[in-house]
Amino acid sequence: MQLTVSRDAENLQKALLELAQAGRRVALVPTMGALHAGHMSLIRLGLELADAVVVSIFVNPKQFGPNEDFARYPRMLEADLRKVEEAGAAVAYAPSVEDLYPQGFDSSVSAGELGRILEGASRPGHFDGVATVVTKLLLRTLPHIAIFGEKDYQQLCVIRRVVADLDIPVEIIGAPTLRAPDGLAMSSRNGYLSSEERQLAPKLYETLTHVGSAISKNELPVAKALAAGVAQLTSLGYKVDYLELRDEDSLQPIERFKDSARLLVAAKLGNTRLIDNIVILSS
Ligand code: PAJ
Repeated sequence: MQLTVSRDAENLQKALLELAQAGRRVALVPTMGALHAGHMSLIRLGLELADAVVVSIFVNPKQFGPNEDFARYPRMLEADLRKVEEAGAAVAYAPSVEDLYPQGFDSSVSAGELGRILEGASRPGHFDGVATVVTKLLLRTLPHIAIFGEKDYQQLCVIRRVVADLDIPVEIIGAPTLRAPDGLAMSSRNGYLSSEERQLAPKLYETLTHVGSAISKNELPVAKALAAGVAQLTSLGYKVDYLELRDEDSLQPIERFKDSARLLVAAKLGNTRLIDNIVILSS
């Protein structure tokens, strides 16, 4: 299938109409570009679960705080379009800021309480920005399914909540985190790491797996296991923002582990903030 590149809503509607007329089941994969193997795994999953994949590429200004990396976020549209085409997607939707937020745009979707904890506590307004753009992308595309990575686990929870609360007729699919061979979760922001920081970066996942195994085997009380993880990361030179055991859906704290939970971490290496998470199942 040849790739159709749409730069505005009108053009997108034409491409979507063709897919609908051909009776295609459509999967949407929203991204901010700078595509890596993690993004490509979502496109592949889309092709398995649907007949046609629409990939959106848009660096959304509303989800970046004033002191965050919006201006220096990597932008490489030509290379991204080649990757999307090679992967077999049907449509790449790469709108301008004016196309999604025309003059006078003044509404937003609140991510609610889920959007204010964990990442939301460190990045006020971030998840409202995500909820707003994802709602618009879903309504503009009206896909059968939309795929999001578990790499950004809280984002996946927020989107599931918004879609359920606002009756958006789409099935949300969570996809597993793709990692480099040394365990580091793939991320467009990994390119910010210096070579020394890149060497230390896999310790984040290693620490998650150690803490997770202590919790799932009940070797330590949850609070002690988490404190040991924070101490380990701090001694390696990380500035830990949080390391928390949370309920898989509500993301509320879990003090005593039973059957399953999410272990989530955010920590800074130099100026780069890394996030990761794993599921914990009782063993
Ligand atoms: P972005 O960071 O580009 O990520 C796009 C999608 O790829 C998200 O669903 C993210 O969870 C997923 N992803 C990133 N790294 C991954 C990895 N290593 N393995 C599997 N999936 C991975 O997340 C966003 O963009 C934006 O917030 C967006 C949802 C597009 C809204 O602007």
